[in-house]
Amino acid sequence: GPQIEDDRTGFSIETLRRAIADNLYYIQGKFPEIATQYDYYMALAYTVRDRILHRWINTVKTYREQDVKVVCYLSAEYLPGPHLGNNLVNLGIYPQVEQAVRASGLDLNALLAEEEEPGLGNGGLGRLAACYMDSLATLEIPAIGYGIRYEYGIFDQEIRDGWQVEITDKWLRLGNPWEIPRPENAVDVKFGGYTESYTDDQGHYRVRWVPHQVVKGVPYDTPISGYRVNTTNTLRLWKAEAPESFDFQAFNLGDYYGAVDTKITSENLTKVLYPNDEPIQGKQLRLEQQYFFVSCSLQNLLKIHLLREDPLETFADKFAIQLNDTHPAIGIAELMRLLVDEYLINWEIAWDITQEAFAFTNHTLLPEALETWSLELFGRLLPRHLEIIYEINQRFLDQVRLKYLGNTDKLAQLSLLDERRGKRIRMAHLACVGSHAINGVAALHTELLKTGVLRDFYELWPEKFSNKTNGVTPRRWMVLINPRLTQLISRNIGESWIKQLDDLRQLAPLANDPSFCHEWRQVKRAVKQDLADYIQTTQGLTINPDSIYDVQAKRFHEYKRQHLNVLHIVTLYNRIKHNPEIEMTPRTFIFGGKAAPGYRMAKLIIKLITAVGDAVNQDPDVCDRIKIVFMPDFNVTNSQRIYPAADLSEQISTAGKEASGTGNMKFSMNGALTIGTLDGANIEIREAVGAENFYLFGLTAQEVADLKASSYNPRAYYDSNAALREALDLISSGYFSHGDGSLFQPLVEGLLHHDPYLVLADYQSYIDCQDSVGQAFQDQETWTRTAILNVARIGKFSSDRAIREYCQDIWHVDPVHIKLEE
Ligand code: DL6
Repeated sequence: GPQIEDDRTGFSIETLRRAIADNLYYIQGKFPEIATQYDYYMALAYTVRDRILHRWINTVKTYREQDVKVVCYLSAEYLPGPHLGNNLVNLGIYPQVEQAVRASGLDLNALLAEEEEPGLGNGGLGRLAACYMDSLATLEIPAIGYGIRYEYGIFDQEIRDGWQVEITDKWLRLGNPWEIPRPENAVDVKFGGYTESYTDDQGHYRVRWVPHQVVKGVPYDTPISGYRVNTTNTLRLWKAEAPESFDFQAFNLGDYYGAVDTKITSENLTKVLYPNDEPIQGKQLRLEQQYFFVSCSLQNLLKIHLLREDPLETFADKFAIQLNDTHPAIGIAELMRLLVDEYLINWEIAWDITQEAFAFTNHTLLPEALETWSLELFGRLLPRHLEIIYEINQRFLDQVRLKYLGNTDKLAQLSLLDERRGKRIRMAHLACVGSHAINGVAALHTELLKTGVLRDFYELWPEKFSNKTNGVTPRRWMVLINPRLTQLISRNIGESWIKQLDDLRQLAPLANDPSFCHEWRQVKRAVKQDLADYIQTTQGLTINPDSIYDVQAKRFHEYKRQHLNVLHIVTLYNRIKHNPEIEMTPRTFIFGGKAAPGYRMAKLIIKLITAVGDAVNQDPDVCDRIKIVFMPDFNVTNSQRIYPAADLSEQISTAGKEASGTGNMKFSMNGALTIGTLDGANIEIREAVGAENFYLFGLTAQEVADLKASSYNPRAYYDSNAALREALDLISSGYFSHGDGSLFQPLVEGLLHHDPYLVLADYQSYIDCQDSVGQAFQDQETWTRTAILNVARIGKFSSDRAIREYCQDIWHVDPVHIKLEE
């Protein structure tokens, strides 16, 4: 009847309150006297999920009926963050739910805090995938995100004695209300074994792959809602299980323990995320994960295509497949295998379909992060794919030979096989050859790809290359996390900016309106107080909300140069020690970020930050002019407290190393000013907000390259710069390590003798720039005006803009409007 229907779909406060009570009883099996906050969180999550499911089902139905072209985003990582708050924003029921929860005697913030986020990624790349899923749904673009349902995501970080300690992320332990398993859509994935040829009925030569092992992939679907639209797309993550079939019985007859072993080995496949942000280490399990999720996803796409009764030849008219870095690049060989071996399509047609379907995004310039696989490992795991890659390479190199007659260097440079380092398969080359489009993630990054790692491909196929500067979703990164700022903005210019971020331009004239500036300052102050309260409660540390919040929050990496930031702090500290009365704008240095568990230098930099903090924070001479806070366990949830409160955003990578950066965009959207190098998207942010509203320092990418080519000598900077020398000497002296002069030696020695990221070369420029930041902050009126102009001009960095560009230039997909069937 209408009553039941309304409880599952209605938006009124009373209906929502009733639905929560109902779910507490019938889903959680609890009554109020014994219900925990988590029970209430679950009851609310299911209440919201019902409303989402209604839209999801209508979306799936519409896509089926209308035979639309679908974007398939293949990514080994996703960092969606907590779903509940975001879904409330997107559905437009945040205020109603707040009230319904209060009417139940509860607090919405407390319930939101119960959600455990899916940490299924390392950093920027995984979070970008999540922002893109949000924008795809909001722009009403049919899309599926495919990935891996890691049982353990990125580790939780604790700080013990100043060091990072990694704790297993058991995110599924209390259940996950946002996913629906679809065991009926499970597929089999083969591994190992050998290939053999045969002749089919028509006398055609065919190849058959006889695997050593089969693993079952079970999809778990999570709905991804769009902002104020009905479109609700699917994030489909695959879990590995042991297959029931594959003669499990026969093989293990009487061998009960062997059978259980098989089950365990299979399930190991999707057990844990590799916690390395950039460098890769050629582990077999990693290749297994990549092939597993890609094979599951492509089999799934082919099944959908054939269910629609479309001929295989039109596959690329119905699906645009995006490779999020090279992690899913094996998909090119897998689609060829499926089409040629399983669907018996001839090679040339299969290759046309494949090239037309795939496109490739590169996310890194660090040479050590480019994926290669040894032929030995690859052939053992994927014998058929090795043959297919040989065939692709042979045909490709024939083409190259025609263009570059007699140029054997070109052949070696372009080949999918690296013959030098013990024969390895270059996944980026496979991705380039098998895709019709290749892009970098910021203007500089794309240019450096064209002149650097991918220059030979650019020379061969310039038309395949384009830039797609990254973006982030303003729904999560403004509306959800900064309601005060959102209300201030919307009260003045309306709400259109939430979907059309360029509309923030209407704020520009208000930068000259004293009362608006005053309100802006009040908002910032309140948000900074919130963070101070949180730090007080969680760490017992008092920080001053009137100090500059100077924030560097991102993965720990030498190229991101958190140690340059530390050198600035130690320099300020030395100034105070030399002259205790010195005038200084008070600063709170806030750090957050994880280091890869095996990255010793990154972990030592974390220890250095906490050690300097221990000394400085309690030094009476400092008189609270400097405070250092390390926020443990930087993840989406915790980051949401940090971005809104920042005054200064540290984007200080060595020029030419950070592909784009996306944190830089989140800080700016929340009114922080940037101190940064001409690297990644910083360059475009500076262009957008105006050079006069951006704190620029450091060498350019070209200068970095030139300096490195001319035998850079970091020691010379140390010798000629007294402040730098004093800072480094204080660190080596053992002052921050209870007299242990050896603790930070690897760091200091590394800087003095190698300094691959030019920390010493950029030191003075950074210090000078920071001094002008300190000065500028004294003039709060001008600072606020600058912050407002930053926000007014940041529209370009919405992921909606990025997704529109992908849709037009690469995917050729159109929006599909979803109506709700009543
Ligand atoms: O494109 C998203 C993000 C960029 O913003 C960062 O600059 C870049 O470092 C990151 N790249 C990776 C590399 N992973 N791999 N391979 O995470 O991508």
